[in-house]
Amino acid sequence: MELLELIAIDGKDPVSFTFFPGYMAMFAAAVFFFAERGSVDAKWKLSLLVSALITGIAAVHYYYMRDFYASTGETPVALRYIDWTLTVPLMCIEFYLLLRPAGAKASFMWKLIAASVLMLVAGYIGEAFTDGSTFHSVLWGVISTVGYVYVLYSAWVGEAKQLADASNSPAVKKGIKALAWFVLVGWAIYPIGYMTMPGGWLGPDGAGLFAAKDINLFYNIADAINKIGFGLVVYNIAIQESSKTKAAVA
Ligand SMILES: *C/C=C(C)/C=C/C=C(C)/C=C/C1=C(C)CCCC1(C)C
Repeated sequence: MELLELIAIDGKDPVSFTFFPGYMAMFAAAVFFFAERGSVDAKWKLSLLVSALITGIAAVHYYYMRDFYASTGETPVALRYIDWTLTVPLMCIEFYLLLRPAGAKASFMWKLIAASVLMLVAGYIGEAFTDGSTFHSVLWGVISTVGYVYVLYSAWVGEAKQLADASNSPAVKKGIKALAWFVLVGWAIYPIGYMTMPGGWLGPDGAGLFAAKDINLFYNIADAINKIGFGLVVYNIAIQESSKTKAAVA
């Protein structure tokens, strides 16, 4: 048996291959965000902890998803959605924590969480209960997209954007703008990946551009960009704001 097989990586299968660095990157990011709590002001520590939780929870799921894929060759749908159901609401909490000083209320956070849960539950029904038909895939994909569009709307024109405009911190303004770009570009990778599922527009029964297992490539790459990227944006804001208070004290 080759070494790579022993650690459950098939070097010739890009899908199998991306699970492993995905796992390591999430793990490293979690350690980093957790350790860096010591470098920021007290009021930013919770935001960094949430970033560490997002990447840490993902790391644990990647550990199991990598194994699941390696031993069955199947897409780990349930593990994936359990991961997202924990981490995406945490990202909504991240938005809320950043905007709380600008007046964000808990209802702002709950609306984002509700929209993202709708997005994920519909996506799960779409993938886990598929009968292989295009109708099933498209129906649940569209319902899911309603939730996605709500978050997108909030970040670009709705409540999140308006709160950011009202904020007196340039770092928070810039940070929310960066997160809005993540939601627009980084999150858009997921519905494209979803279209490679059985019955999907880009997959084997549709345009035939991708195999069904390629859905994991899209999701693994998107997760790394979004979970670590989101965390780094928050980290940047926290560092900038903390050095401002240090300068004021000195
Ligand atoms: C850390 C995980 C993140 C940021 C996951 C985000 C997931 C999405 C934005 C998923 C969106 C979907 C649609 C908009 C339609 C098709 C079904 C989904 C669930 C893939």
